Amino acid sequence: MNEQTFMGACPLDCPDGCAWQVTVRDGVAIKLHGRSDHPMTHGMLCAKVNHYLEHTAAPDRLLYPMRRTGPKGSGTFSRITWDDALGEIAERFQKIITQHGGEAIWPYQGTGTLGFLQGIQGRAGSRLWNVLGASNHDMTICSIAGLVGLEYTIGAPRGIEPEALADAQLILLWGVNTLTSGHHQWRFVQAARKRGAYVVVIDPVRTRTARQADEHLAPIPGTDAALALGLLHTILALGAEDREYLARHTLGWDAFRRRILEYPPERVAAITGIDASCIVALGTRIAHTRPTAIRTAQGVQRHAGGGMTLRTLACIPGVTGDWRRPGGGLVYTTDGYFGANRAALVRDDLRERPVRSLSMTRLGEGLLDVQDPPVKALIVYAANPMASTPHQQKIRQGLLRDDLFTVVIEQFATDTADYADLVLPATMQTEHADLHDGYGHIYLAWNEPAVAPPGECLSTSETFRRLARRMGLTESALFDSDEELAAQLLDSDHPSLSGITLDRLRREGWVRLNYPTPFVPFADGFPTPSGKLEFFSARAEADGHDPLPGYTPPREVEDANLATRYPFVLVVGASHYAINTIFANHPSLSRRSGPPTLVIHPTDATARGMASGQSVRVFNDRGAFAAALLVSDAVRPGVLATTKGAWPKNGGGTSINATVDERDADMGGGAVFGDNRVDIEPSLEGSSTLTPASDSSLSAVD
Ligand SMILES: Nc1nc2c(c(=O)[nH]1)N[C@H]1C(S)=C(S)[C@@H](COP(=O)(O)OP(=O)(O)OC[C@H]3O[C@@H](n4cnc5c(=O)[nH]c(N)nc54)[C@H](O)[C@@H]3O)O[C@H]1N2
Ligand SMILES: Nc1nc2c(c(=O)[nH]1)N[C@H]1C(S)=C(S)[C@@H](COP(=O)(O)OP(=O)(O)OC[C@H]3O[C@@H](n4cnc5c(=O)[nH]c(N)nc54)[C@H](O)[C@@H]3O)O[C@H]1N2
Ligand code: SF4
Ligand SMILES: [Mo]
Repeated sequence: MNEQTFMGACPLDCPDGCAWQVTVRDGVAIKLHGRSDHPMTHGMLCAKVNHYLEHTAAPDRLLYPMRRTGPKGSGTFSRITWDDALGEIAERFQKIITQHGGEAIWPYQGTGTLGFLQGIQGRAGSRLWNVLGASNHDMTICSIAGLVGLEYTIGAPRGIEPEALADAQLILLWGVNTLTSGHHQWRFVQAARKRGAYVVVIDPVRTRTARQADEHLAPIPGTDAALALGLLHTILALGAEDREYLARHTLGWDAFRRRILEYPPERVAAITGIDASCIVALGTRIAHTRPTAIRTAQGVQRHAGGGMTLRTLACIPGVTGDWRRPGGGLVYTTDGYFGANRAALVRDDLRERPVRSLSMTRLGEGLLDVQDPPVKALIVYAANPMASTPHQQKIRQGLLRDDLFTVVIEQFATDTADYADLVLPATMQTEHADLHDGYGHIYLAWNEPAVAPPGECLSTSETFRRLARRMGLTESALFDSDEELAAQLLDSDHPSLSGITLDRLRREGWVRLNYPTPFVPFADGFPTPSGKLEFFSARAEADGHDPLPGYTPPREVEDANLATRYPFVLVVGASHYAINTIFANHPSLSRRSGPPTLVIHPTDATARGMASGQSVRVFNDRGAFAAALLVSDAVRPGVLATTKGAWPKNGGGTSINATVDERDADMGGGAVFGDNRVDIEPSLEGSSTLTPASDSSLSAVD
C-alpha cells in the first residue's frame, strides 16, 4: 500500500482561503483535511468542502470533450477527441478573427476557482486572449462597485486582517453572513467576545449570523450609507470624533462634516426603516467603544449605490480614529496585500492594440446588442452564467443564437454547458497545480496536484497551451509551464514577498505575506494620492461622482411607481450548502439546501393567504422562478429573502436571476442583485407544497 500526503488549498470563491492536505492511497485521494497549522483554517474545512473528494469522483463529472448533437440548450452531446475539439476551435477562431477581428471572441471567465494559475485571480488564459486580441472580460459580477468606492476613500483594495477582529471591543458585521460565507472568521469574533466585545449584525435578514449576535439591525436593503451617516451624526453630536487623527490623516473633513450633519437620526430612520432610538444607541456605542471593527463584504454593495456604500462605510473609522488601533478599522477584502508581479503573469503587453471590455454582468446585452464587432465566439470557463448572471431570459436568447460559437470548459453539465457547441472537461483542485492568496487573510498557499486527472480532463492552463499550439501560435509566453508561471508571478521586489520563493511555498504549503503582527495597515497613512484618508476625493470627482461620501439610494427599492406593481424587495445571500452554483448538483448537499426557499414576513403571508411550504411563482417584467415559501419574521414586511446558487434546470428552467436586471451599480459596473422588485403568486399547481429549507443560511428556524 502506497500512501502519500499532498499540500493544497481550497480554490473556491470564499474569503477564508483554506489550506488543506490530501491523503492519496494507490493513486486515489481518500482523505481531505483542513491544515491544522493554518491560522484561518485551523484544521476545519466547511459544510461544503468536506464533500469535495466525493464531488471529484461524482458520476456526473464531465470526463471527455463533447460536441453538441441536438439543438442548443438541449444538452445532448457525443464524445469527440481532444484533437477534433481543438482543431474545430482553432478553425472557428481563425475564421472569426479574419472576418470580424479578435474582439469578436469573448473569454467569459467566472469565479469557479480563484487560483492564479487556473483561475480568476491570475486571469488564466489571458496570455492567449491577449495574443488573439480578444475582448477584455470585465469581472463586474461580484465585488467591483464596493472596491471602487473603497479605493476612493482608502486608496487600495485592502483593510484590516480579519484576525484583528479578535482585538476589537465592538464588532459590526455589516452586510456579511459570516457563519455561512466565511465561517472561519467567526473564531476571531468569539475570541473578542470572550474579552467582552459586543457584536452587532446589520442585515435586512435575520441570518444565522444575526441570530448569534448581541444586536441585529435590519435596514431596508441598499440604505446602509444613510445608516453610516446617521451613526456618524450621533458620534459628532457626542463630540467623539478623533480630532487629532482627523487633522493628521484625513482630507476634506470640514466638507464631510457638513454632509454628515444633513443626516440626523430621524431622517436616517425614515430612509433605513430603523428606529431613530436604535440608530442613536448604536452611534453612542461606537462613540464610546475603542477599538471598533467593521467586517463588511459583497452583500452590502449589490444595489444602485453599492460603490458609495463602501466609500462611506470606510469613513467611519476615519472619524473615530480606529484605523490607527489594532483591532479597529474595516475590512471588505484583503486582496491588495499580495504584491505579486501580476503584469508578468497576465501579460497585457502581448496585446497589439487596446481592446474593448465586455462586462461579465451584462452577458445578455453583450450577446444580443453589442456590435462592431458582434460577439461571435463565447468561451465560458469556471463560470455558470445561465445560473449566476442577471437577466436569464436575455442570456438564454443570446446563447440560442445560431451564429454564436460557444465553448464551455466545465467539470459538470451545468445549464450553461447545455448551450455549448463544444464542451471541454476540466480538472478539479486535487488534479492540478495552483497558487492562491486570500481575500479574507494575508497568507499564500500552494496547491500541489495530488492525483492524476480522471478521463481526459485537462487544467485550464494546459487547455490553453494546447489550443495555442493547435492555432500555430509562436509567442513563447503561451507555452510556459505552471511552475514557470508561478515563478514569474512571485518574481517581485514588493516587500510583502521578501523571503518568499516558490521553493519555500511548495515546501511549507502556506506562508504569511511579509507583514507585521499585529498588523495596523493605516496607522501612518493611506495609499491615496494625498497619503490621507480622502473624505474629499478628487479622483471620484474626476470620474463623475460626488467628491464627497454620501448616500446614493437604491433604484428599484426606492421606486414608488414600481412598488405599486412589484410590492416586494427581493434580497439574496449565500447558501450554506453551496458556493455560488457549485455543489447544487451534489446529492447530499443539495438535499440539505432544500428547494429554493423564499422567506416572507407573516403579515405579508397572511394578507396573501399564503403559508409555509406553499409553492410560489416569484416574478417581475424580466422573468419568474419557483420557490417554496417560508413564513418568518426573519425579514420585515415588504422584503423577501432567498439564496443564490440553484441550477435553473432543477427548477423548471429558471432561477433567481430570471428576475434580476443587468443594469450597472454606481461604480465599476457592479451588479445589482439586491436592488430588485418582484411580486409573488401561488404557482400554477397551486395546491402543491414543498418542504422549504429548514436549515438554510437564512432560515429563522433554529
Ligand atoms: N442572484 C444572484 N446571483 C449572483 C449573486 C447574488 O448574490 N445573487 N452573486 C454573484 C457572485 S458574488 C458571484 S462571485 C457570481 C459567481 O458566478 P460564476 O462565476 O458563474 O460562479 P459559479 O456559479 O460558482 O460557477 C463556477 C463554475 O465553474 C466550474 N469550475 C470550477 N472550477 C473550475 C476549473 O478549474 N475550471 C473550469 N473550467 N471550471 C471550473 C464549476 O463547476 C461551476 O460550474 O455569481 C453571482 N450571482
Ligand atoms: N456558503 C457560501 N459561502 C460563500 C458563497 C456562497 O455562495 N455560499 N459565496 C462566496 C462569494 S462569491 C462571495 S462574493 C462572498 C459574499 O459574502 P457575503 O457578502 O457575506 O455573502 P452574502 O450572503 O452574499 O451577503 C451577506 C449578507 O448581506 C445581506 N444584504 C443584502 N443586501 C444588503 C443590504 O443592502 N444591506 C445590508 N446591510 N446587508 C445586505 C444579505 O442578506 C446577506 O445575509 O461569499 C462567499 N462565500
Ligand atoms: S469554501 Fe471557504 S470555508 Fe470552505 S474550505 Fe473553501 S475556503 Fe474554506
Ligand atoms: Mo462573489
